[in-house]
Amino acid sequence: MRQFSPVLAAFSLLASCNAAPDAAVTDASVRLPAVKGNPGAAYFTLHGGEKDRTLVKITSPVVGSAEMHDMKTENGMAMMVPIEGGLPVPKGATISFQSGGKHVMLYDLKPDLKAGDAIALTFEFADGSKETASAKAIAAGGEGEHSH
Ligand SMILES: [Cu+2]
Repeated sequence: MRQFSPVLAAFSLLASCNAAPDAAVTDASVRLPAVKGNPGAAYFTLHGGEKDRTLVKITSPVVGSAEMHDMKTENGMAMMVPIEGGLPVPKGATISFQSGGKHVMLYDLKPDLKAGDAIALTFEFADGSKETASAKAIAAGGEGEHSH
């Protein structure tokens, strides 16, 4: 009887992650809106490379426009503020975009997107370099919904 080994599969997945240390973007996901037409949100981890760079723009073929936001607390209220003028990604830094913190708002998503889809996100830096990451679409109300 043949048996699939989930332990081995998990291990090789980890190993392949470690094999690409110079990827600028990892762990990308997109939370789809609960109501079609509302914005979605992208979360990921940014990794600084050999030199300082500034992230200026994020685009996707299935998104009308994308904006980088941060969260700040004012009078006890959490509110979103746009990240203006690009986000510095210092050499070797790790910057998390996650629910409740920095995130990317995605406007005018294609309406036929569904959970499990792979969404290409292209990250453009001020020096002209670009990196495309594949983000996994997550249903609204799923993982990551609670704290936003
Ligand atoms: Cu936002």
